[in-house]
Parts: sequence; C-alpha cells; structure tokens
Amino acid sequence: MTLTDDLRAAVGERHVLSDPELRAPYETDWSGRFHGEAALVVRPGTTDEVAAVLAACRRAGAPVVPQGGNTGLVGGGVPRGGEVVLSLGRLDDVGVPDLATAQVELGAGATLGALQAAARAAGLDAAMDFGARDSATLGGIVACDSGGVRALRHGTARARVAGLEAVLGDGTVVRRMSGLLKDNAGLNLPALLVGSEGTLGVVTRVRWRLAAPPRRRVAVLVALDSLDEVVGLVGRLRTEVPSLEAVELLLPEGIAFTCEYLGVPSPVRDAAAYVLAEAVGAQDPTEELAAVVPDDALLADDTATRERLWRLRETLTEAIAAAGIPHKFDVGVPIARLAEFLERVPPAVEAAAPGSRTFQFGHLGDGNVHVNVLGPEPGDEAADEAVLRLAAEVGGTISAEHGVGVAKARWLHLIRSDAEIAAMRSIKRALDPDGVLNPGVMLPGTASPAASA
Ligand code: 2HG
Ligand code: ZN
Repeated sequence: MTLTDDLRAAVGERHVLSDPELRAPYETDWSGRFHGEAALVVRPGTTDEVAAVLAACRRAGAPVVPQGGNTGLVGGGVPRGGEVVLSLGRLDDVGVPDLATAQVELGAGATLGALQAAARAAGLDAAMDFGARDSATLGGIVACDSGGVRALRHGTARARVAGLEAVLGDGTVVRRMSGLLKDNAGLNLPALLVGSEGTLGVVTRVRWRLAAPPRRRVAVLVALDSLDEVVGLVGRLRTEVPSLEAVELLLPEGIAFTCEYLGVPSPVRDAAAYVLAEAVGAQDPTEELAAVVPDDALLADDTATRERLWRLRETLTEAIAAAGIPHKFDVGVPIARLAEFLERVPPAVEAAAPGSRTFQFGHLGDGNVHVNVLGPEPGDEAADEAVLRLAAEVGGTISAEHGVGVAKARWLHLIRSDAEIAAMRSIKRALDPDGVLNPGVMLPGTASPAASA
C-alpha cells in the first residue's frame, strides 16, 4: 500500500487532497511569506483518525505538518516542501460550558470566535481575544501558547488550558480532561504540549478555562508626547486600575496607516505614541481610568465607540498585509527597556534593509512588541537578524506569542542556552522518535526527508 492508500483508508478518500488546486489554501501562510508544496493534505474527523494518519506517516517516514486555521505567522503550520499537511479543521465541535467549573471542551479545529460565542451564551467570558478570532483554532492557539490582547489579565493559552488530548509523535494518545484545578500527580504532559508548536504531538481536544463575564468595559485612547511617558502610564495603569485588562501600543505611523486604509480621519491629536487601554469589571471602571489618564484622553464606555477605538488597533495587521508581504516579529521586551528598544529598531532595520518601512505596535502591558517590516524580499533575513538580535540584547525574547516556527528557529540560541536546547532535543526524541512531527520548526536542524505519496 502506498501512503496515499493508507491515508485514504484512515480518513476516507474525499478527505485526502492531492489535487494542487485543493491543496493550495493549505500551502501558503496568512502573511504570504511562507509557502511550500504539500505531498498531500489530510483532513481527519476524529482523534482516532488523527492517530491512524500519524501511524501511516510514521510507517512511510513521511514528515507531517499539523495545521489549524492557518493563521500562523512564523511558517510553522505550512509545508516547507513535500510534507503531509494534517488539517484539524474538521475537529470543530464546541461543548456546552460547565458552569460549576467554568470550563468547556472543544475540538482542536473550533475557532476562538466559536469559543467566545459558546462562553457568552452560557453567561461566561472566553478570557482570550485577538484579531484573527474567526479563523484561528484552539489546537493552534494551544500549540503556539497564543496570547492576544487580554493576556495581561487572563494569561496566555497556558493559563487557560484545564485539560488536553493529543496524539504524540510515537502514535500514542494522551488525554487528561478531568479539568481538576489541582492535580499534581506526576509530570504534566498537557503543560509540555502547550507551546510545543506541533513538534511533540498533535493537539486534538482542549478543555478551556473560562472567566466570569465583565459587566462593564471601558476603553481609553491616550496620546502621549514621549515614549518615556508611555512607560510611566503603563506603571500607573497597572498599580491604580485593578480592573485593567488590556494595554496596547500604537505609534503615529500605524494610526495614520490604518486610518488611511479605513478611509476615516484620525480621532486623536498628533503625538509621539498612543496607548489604548481597557478596564473591565462588575462596577463601572470609568473613574479609575479617568483618574490616571490625561484630560485629553478619549474615554469610550459605549460599545460603538469602544469598537471604533479597537478597530484602529486590530486593522493595522490587515492594512500592512494589503501593502505587501511583511516580515513579522512578536518580540518580548522588558518594560524598563521598552522605550530604548522602540527607538533603536527603525535605524537598525534601515541599516539592515535600506528603504524598508517599519511599523511597531502591540501588547504594551506584556512588553510584547510587534515589529512589521515591509520591503525586504520574503527570503531576505537581514531585517530578521537585526530585530531579533536587538530583542535579545535588551534582555527580551525573540518570540512572545506567535511561536518560533521556521521563521526564528535559527535564532533560538540567542535566548536559550545550549543546555536548554539540548533538553528540548531530548524531549523531542522521546515523544517523536521518528522525527515526523513538524521537522524544521522550533529546533533548527530537525528537517527530515520529504514524503513520497
Ligand atoms: C496582533 O497582535 C497579532 O494583532 C498580529 O498578534 C501581529 O500582525 C502582527 O504582526
Ligand atoms: Zn499580537
């Protein structure tokens, strides 16, 4: 039997895609920077089918790229050339939230938007949000330990995972779905899989921890005249607004770019930087926020105005994508050196990739800065080198929420010691002994031979 026959036997003929036109949507990432041809695309509908697909690929020595909603930005969810793409999209069931534990079970292919709707319908809150909510799926969110705009209050995916089911690289299914908050019996395998970027196992089900719903949400957009003022404001918001949920950063070129893209006038005065913060609570948090921000800040306590302010932040990614294929970075920087980092990035990028256009924005409260560079060819890594080295130099990380993927694997050594990387390699060998899962992702030099269908 060929691999194709084996896979057809595992998931049914119509869920094994070999036609180039049908494969195409699975082969290029959202940004357009990462692309490769897949040997096949396989769409299992159950955990057992995922296990059967992995078993067939192991027998054939065929590398596998797990893929959720294909919203990844580091090339970790699209083929590099010749792999089997394992799409989890059909595992999209969403359970009914359990009110006593405030937890819900979902298939790996359920979107964040579907999770949010289920939580809302049960009078709860999903405790996570970001712009790609209607495409990004839970399996990928967990595999990348995604963060988003509300991680400041609710933590990243790691903090929300109450249980997990996954098929490991060696074909075994591990399942811990009891949802017990306290359960420290032995090693926590689910915790190991969070953030493993599909290199150790394929996440098939998730038990997600929800939160109590906020009764009131108030957003504020603040214009500031220096980056030092930005850092000062973050400190005051953190200490004086207990119900703080999000603190985002925008710079003037980002606001201007988004407003032009949306065809709307800028709602704020000229300034060096802008902070978009949101507080939530059972009580109205307006007074708490108003006490901390300058008088000319735009306070939004009604849904329409709040959404208008958030649109400025969320649309920037889309506006940049419409202008070209960006190089995207999601570095983390200690807040104490944030102003320095933001100031040093544009000249560093200009020196590495002259004539390119740089945007910086992101999750200020977490020190998670998104740097987007338009101009360099997709394969030109000079700007990548400059930005990632600078993040490491100021004591930050090369990957705060998008993952390492293939985009940043060769810079992992900047922020992880040889001992840590060796330990990661040992774990990889133990759980994926044949090296079939997502070769080349996260750990450099793990590429394996391409499949023959
Ligand atoms: C966001 O925060 C996403 O909007 C995407 O993480 C960031 O486009 C980007 O670089
Ligand atoms: Zn982000």
